[in-house]
Amino acid sequence: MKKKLNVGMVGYGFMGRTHSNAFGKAGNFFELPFQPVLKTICARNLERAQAFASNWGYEKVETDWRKLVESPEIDLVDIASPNDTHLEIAVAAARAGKMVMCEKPLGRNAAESEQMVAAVEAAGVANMVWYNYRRVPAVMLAKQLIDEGRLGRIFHYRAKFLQDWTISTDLPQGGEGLWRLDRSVAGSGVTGDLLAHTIDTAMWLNGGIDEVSAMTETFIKSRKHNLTGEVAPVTIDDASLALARFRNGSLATFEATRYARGHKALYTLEINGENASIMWDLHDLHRLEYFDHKDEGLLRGWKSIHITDREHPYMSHWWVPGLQIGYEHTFVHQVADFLTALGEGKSASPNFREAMATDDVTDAVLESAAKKQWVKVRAR
Ligand code: SOE
Repeated sequence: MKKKLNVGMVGYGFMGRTHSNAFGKAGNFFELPFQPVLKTICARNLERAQAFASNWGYEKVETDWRKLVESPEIDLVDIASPNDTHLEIAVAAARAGKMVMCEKPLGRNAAESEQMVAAVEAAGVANMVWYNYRRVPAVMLAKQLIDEGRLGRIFHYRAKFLQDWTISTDLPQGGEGLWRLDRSVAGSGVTGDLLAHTIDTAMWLNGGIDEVSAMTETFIKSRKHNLTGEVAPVTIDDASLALARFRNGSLATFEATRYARGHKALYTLEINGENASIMWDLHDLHRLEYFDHKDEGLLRGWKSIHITDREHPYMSHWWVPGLQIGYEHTFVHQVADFLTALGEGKSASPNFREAMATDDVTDAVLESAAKKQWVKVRAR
């Protein structure tokens, strides 16, 4: 019998669903040292929490996260609630000796993340942040190819995360489903929400970022606030563009926006090295485009590799070669990696400290945009 690991989930929105699905499925597809149990779902609205519990198979419902965190039957607290709740819950959970997983971004800024890092490290509890796109098999393969040195010296890194869901001037800000437009809750706009994904992947693939020069824009200046009914200034960044220099000397451009009409979640990245280049696109997530200059001249060109073979990262756990997996599987992989590392007494990546490094960069992006000058990323 595997040791059971009781999960207490905070939040039943979009991320509560992706995480619950992942905890439910991971043990079916991966040989894991622990069996996650969906023990308790915690959210303020009892009725909706009950409906969520019966849909996803949670045994219990709780409306006060403090009780969840203190409950002796919970081993792991997973924070899938809005960004302004991360700090308080994570610190309390760590102090109560629970393992903590947290949806990205870790803090609303690096100062909050620092307190969370201090809490989990002082308590010595396992911790991880859900930067799920690292766990797309094609992106994991990109990491493998870079680590094997196949690209050689890296010159360029280019990433974009484009959406279009906030273009309407009638869209309110704040409240359920729209808290990402409320700076006091989210911390920032697309910089913390979308650019953070591109930066997490970039630093994981290509190392730390030294300095940035950025600009941000708020295209719609005021919106009705859903909680007050008042029209209020919009204080989030709607678009965020940054130039960056990596510590290894390579140069990057990052772009995130919710104003790219026609694009729903177009996360793309490209890396150009001395010997080879890689391109990946979330809308075609099972493909990795690869150009190798060492190929015979006559046939040299971009290869589109269908990442579904057994030797590709994670794929031996799924169906048969040729059959694809999708977005939700990246969260399943994250649970599998976390529990595997736990069984080996190791830390799964990105842990809180690693995710704080992303907040250091997004802080620098926002500071650079505000000051209209290059900003050095905080060195730790
Ligand atoms: C925002 O629309 C959002 O849901 C982000 O919060 C997620 O992190 C991203 O993966 C998809 O877009």
